[in-house]
Amino acid sequence: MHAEARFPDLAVPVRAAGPLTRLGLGWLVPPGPVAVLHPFDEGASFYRHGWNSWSPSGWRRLTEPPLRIGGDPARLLTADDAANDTPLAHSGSAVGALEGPDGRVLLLGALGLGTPRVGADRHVLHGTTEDAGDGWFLAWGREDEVFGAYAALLAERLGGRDRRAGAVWSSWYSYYEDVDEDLLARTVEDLRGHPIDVVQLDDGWEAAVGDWTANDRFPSGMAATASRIAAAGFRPGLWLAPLIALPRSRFARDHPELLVQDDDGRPLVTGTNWGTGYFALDTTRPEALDHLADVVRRAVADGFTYLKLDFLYAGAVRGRRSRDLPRERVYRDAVEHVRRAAGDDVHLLGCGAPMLPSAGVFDGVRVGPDTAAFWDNGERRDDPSGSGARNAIAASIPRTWLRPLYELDPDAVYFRRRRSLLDEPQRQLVEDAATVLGFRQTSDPMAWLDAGERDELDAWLRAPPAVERFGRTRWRVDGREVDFAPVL
Ligand code: 9PG
Repeated sequence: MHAEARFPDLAVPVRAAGPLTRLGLGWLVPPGPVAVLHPFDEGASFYRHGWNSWSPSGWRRLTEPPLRIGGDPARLLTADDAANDTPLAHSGSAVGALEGPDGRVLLLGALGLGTPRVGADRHVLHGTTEDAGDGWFLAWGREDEVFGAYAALLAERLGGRDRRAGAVWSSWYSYYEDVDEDLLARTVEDLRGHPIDVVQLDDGWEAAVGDWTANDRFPSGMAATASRIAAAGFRPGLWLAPLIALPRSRFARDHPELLVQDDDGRPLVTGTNWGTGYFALDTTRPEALDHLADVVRRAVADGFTYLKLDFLYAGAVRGRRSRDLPRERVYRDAVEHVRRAAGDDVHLLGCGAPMLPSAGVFDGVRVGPDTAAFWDNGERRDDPSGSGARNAIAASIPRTWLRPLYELDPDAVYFRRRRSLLDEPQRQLVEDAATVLGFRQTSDPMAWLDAGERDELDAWLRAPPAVERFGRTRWRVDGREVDFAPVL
C-alpha cells in the first residue's frame, strides 16, 4: 500500500505491506518489502552495513562504486553474505541510510532477523528480507539520533548485554598458530603484574579445526593450560570455532551426517581459510547441537571462562535441510544453545559473527576484519575485509552505533615498534580506534617490548584516555583531535 512518512520538515512517499505507525522519532513499517522514495540527488551518500564481523561497513556516495568485497569470490563466502552480494547496486545487511545535503540522515533498519537487506539508488531506499522479518524502523534526523534510536529498538527486541571484558591479552597477533604450552607459560609469567584481566589463547592449540582437543604442542592438556593462566592471576580465555570443521578433521570424517549438506548430499563448503574450504555443523540436527554443547561445556570445565567463538557466520548459511528455514533464526537458536551450555557467567566474544542475530547472546562482538602489524596489503586492494590495520579501523569506526547491543571489539592494539611495519601515526590510529570504541586488547608479549613501550601499554590498559565525539569521524582523545576520515 502507498503511504507517506511525515517528519518535522520532510515527507517521503513509502510503499509497504501495510500502514505505518509512529514509533519514537520515526515510523514503524510492517514486515514485508518496503520502498521509500527519497528526495536526494546522486550526490547523497549511502551507509552500508556488513552482515558479519568481517564484512565492510561505511559511507559511499551513490555515484561511487558500492562498498563490497571485490576480487576473489572465495573471500565473499567467508567475509560477507555471499548469497546477497551484488556489484551492481549499493546494498548492505539489516540497515541502510542516506545522508541528505544538510547532513541529516534517512535511516531504514530491520527490527529483527530474517536476513534483511537495505539498498539504495538515486530514487529509492528499499528493504527486503529473505525470510519473514519483524518490520522496519524508518527515521529522519541527526545521524547520532536516528542510529541511536534504531540501536535502542534493536536492544529492546533482540536483547543487549553490557558486560565488559576488561583488558585482554590474545596470542593471535603475535604468535599466530605458532604457539605451544611452554611459550604460552613464559608469556604469561612475563605478564604478571601488568594490568591484564584476560589471557586468551587463540587458534593453534586444537588437534584440528573441528576437533576441539589439545594438540601435541599442548601435551599437558587444556585444563593445565587454564590453571597456569589462572595461577598467574588472569582469567583464562580460549578460541574455538565450534560451528565449522576442516575436511581433514576427525569430526568431519566420522560425522558427515552432522555437516550442512549441498543439494547433492555432500558436505557444503561454507568458507575458505587455513588453505582449504571448510564445512559447517548442521545445527538443525539435535545430535549436532549436543556436540556443540559438549565442546563448549568441556572448555568451561577445563577452566576457560572467556570464550572467543569464531567463524560463527557458518551457522547461518543455507544448506539442504535449511533450504526452507529462516537461516538467521537457525543461527540464533544455535548460539542460544551455546549460551545455555556455557552458563551466564562465561564471557562470550563472537567473531566472524552475523551482527544482528548475535545481539542478546554475546557479551562482545568483533566489528571488523583482522588487524595486522602492517597498514595495508597491496594484493588485496579491492578487498576491504583483508587483514591489515587500515581495513580493521575502516570497518570498525562506522559501527560505533551498535554499542547498545554488545561490547565492540575493533581488534588488538600494538605497542611494539619492533616486529611491526606500522609507522607511528598508523600505530597511534590503531590505538585511538580501540580507545574510541572502548575495547582494550593487545597481543604484544612483554618480551617484545622495551621499557618505554611496556609503560605505555600499562598506562593505556589502566586508564585509557577520555574521549569525546564531535562528528561522524571525529573525536577528541586526551585533548588531541583525531579524525578517522582519511582511512574510511
Ligand atoms: C584464527 C583467527 C583469529 C582472528 C579471527 C580469525 O575472512 N577470512 O577469511 C578470515 C579468515 C581468518 C580470520 C578472519 C577472517 O581470522 O578473526 O582474530 O582468531 O581467526 O585463525
